[in-house]
Amino acid sequence: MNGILHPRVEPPARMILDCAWRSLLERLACPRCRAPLREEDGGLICQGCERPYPVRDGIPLMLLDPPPAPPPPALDLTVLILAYNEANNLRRLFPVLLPVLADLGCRHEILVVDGGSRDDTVAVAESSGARVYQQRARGYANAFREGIVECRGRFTVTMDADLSHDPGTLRVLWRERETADLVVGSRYMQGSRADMTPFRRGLSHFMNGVFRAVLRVPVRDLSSGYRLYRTAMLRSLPLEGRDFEILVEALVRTWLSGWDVRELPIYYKPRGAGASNLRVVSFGMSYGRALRRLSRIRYGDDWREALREARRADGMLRAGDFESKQASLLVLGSAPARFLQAVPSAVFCHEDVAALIKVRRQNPLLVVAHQDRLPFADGAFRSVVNWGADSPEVARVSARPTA
Ligand SMILES: Nc1nc2c(ncn2[C@@H]2O[C@H](COP(=O)(O)OP(=O)(O)OP(=O)(O)O)[C@@H](O)[C@H]2O)c(=O)[nH]1
Ligand SMILES: [Mg+2]
Repeated sequence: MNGILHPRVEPPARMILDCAWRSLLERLACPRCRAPLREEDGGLICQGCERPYPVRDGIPLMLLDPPPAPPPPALDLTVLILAYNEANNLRRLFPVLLPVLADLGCRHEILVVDGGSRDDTVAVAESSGARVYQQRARGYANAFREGIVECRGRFTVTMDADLSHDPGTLRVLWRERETADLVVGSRYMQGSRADMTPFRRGLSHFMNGVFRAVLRVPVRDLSSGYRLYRTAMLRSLPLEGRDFEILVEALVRTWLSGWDVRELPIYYKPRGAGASNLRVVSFGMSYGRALRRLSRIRYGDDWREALREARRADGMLRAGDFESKQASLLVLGSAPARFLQAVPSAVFCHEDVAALIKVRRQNPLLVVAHQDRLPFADGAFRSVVNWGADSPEVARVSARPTA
């Protein structure tokens, strides 16, 4: 699994004290076969059925099922191209792209999302056999959101229309499609090449540097538009972005939800014909706002404080807290914040990672799981406080009757 980024970069031990983590690990069990788990590459693996469970910032994600998938895809691959006044570039792109797609030997479609182009974008796309979708709401983010819904392939490759993305690289992305849920064509890793003006390069490096420092997602190129997604996964992301930053949001949400993200080097070229849609001032402002929004997604509402805490994580709690009686308490479901504050070393389990992120500062022992498939050993907890739905699982993991 060389190249899967998250486990090595964000080991859980960095976010919570070792003994807190051990105290949690001792109680965890595979929700499928109940066997104990072992740590490997910063994630967890079931010692019985070998099923892997990802860990994000010290939160094991123990959901068994992926989010509900849309109707079975009719095709293997959708190449999703957003285009605004790109006729001249599409004329040169399709003759290279079509033979590459034919070579892949899979059932595919090219979907062009047109942003109301005033040139021949639509005619060129249609004459090359692409399906054209006219976006309803304006802007890049809406084109992206609307386009995703239209994709019929099991995998979706996004690429720009302006010849910046070499269609030949599609072969590599396709070959690696099963190695991660999102494969990012990266401009900034060993083996990459990015031909940009010094200004664009500086801007892109600065933006990526700031976003990486704040969001702490282990990916070097956060804003690349050349990517391969598992379409069902992509559709499950609740994307809110308003501009180009929707690409960063898609990546952050993918990683935070426990999906695998991987980077592969690409050769990025300057756009072919036509004017850039980039406006530096509005770009900067939009990314400033986006950074605040993304920080909220990443760290919860109180994100400034949470970020400071994340940086001094080792000082968060006293080791003794986890030797005490409280460590043997399990809290399930949507417990009120005041209750959780009172039991900082209880294990708190919820099926929505966002509910856990909100309380992460005071409750570091967090697990994402469904209440009817609890990932704990029988009798693992001295007591259980249940704020969620009834489930026989609750009694199973408790050594005592439910509180
Ligand atoms: N459908 C649609 N496509 C858009 C919109 N804005 C940009 N695009 C397309 O999105 C892709 C990326 O946009 P670019 O303008 O190349 O952005 P960039 O690569 O950051 O900047 P330059 O290459 O310098 O222009 C291109 O294929 C554009 O045609 C839009 O509002 N709607
Ligand atoms: Mg471009």
